[in-house]
Amino acid sequence: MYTTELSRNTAPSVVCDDAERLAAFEARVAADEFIEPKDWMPDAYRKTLVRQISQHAHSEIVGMLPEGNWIGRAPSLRRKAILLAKVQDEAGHGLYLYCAAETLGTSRDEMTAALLAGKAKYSTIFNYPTLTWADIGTIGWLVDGAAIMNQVPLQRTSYGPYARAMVRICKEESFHQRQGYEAVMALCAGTPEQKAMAQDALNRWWWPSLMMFGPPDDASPNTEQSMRWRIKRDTNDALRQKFVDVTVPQAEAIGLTIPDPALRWNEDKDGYDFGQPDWDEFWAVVKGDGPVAADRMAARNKAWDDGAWVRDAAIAHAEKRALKRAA
Ligand code: BYC
Repeated sequence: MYTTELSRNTAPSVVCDDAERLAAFEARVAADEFIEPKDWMPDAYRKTLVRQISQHAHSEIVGMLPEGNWIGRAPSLRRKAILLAKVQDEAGHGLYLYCAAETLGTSRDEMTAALLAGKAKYSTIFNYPTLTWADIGTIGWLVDGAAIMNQVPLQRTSYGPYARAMVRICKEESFHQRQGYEAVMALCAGTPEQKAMAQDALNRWWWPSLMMFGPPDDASPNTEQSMRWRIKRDTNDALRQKFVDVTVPQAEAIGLTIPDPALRWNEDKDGYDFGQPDWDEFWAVVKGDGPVAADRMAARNKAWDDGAWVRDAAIAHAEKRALKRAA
């Protein structure tokens, strides 16, 4: 609870107690100590973490849909095996993250209910369609590339269970990025039609990938507090800049053009200047207006309904075992 809220009707000793605990908490965060589930933490810290970790978990789960859709259509057995493994990894990431969020006192059922009711967010990137095989390579290259840029610093986020989940996730994301880039590289070394398909995918995914880092810092209501509590270790704009700086040479190396007329190297800042995504489109997609947002939610709701018998059977089995143990 915040001391400002308490100060109206609460005894001064309680105010003092919370102020002391807040100061001790902030000192631990400033000293780069991990905060663990049983430690005292401000309500707003807990709430922000539940929001961010559950959104992150939902993104992993919804993110399986555009790629899962291509497993049967991948162009070779090798590509199918890689894609299948990647989609399974995403399910694992979702599960670690739901577990990390549960340590904060919420339940997976509550988080799932919020997603299915359209109350919880997931990354805007997954509300865009995957039209060709080149989109799958491009998702690995750009979307997983953006995810790594965002998630490597989260290995040092102040909440212990989230930071530890990130360690394994980042290792897997690194493989995902490489397989995606390698798939796009193969297209660029192929026929003119294959190269054109890769360029078309880059044209469509570039701007949504930049949006993954969130709104510009001056339009990001959560960044300041999250940086202070070291939930976020870098701002949205700082990570977006790093992503552009790393990705532009990768595009050039395989003969692709970043679809941004404003893109140019800036010697002074030792980085690229680049154009801004369409932020009106971003906010519309955040609010649920993405090109395939309705399909994504319909697919998640169907999966939940179709899985009811599995959940019922698992609960019945657990109850039977508990009865046996008690007998
Ligand atoms: N999409 O104050 P801000 C993956 C919302 S999965 C949707 O800057 P914050 C993968 C934001 O929630 C990658 N919403 O927020 C999976 C906030 O709204 P609320 C997922 C967005 O939290 C499968 C409002 O806009 N990665 O890579 O400080 C296959 C204002 O924003 C987005 C993570 O989740 C967005 N892009 O910063 C392949 C990483 N951006 O909640 C790949 C963890 C912003 O206040 N999350 N919003 O109503 C984060 O690092 C941070 O939450 C963000 C946003 C940088 C995304």
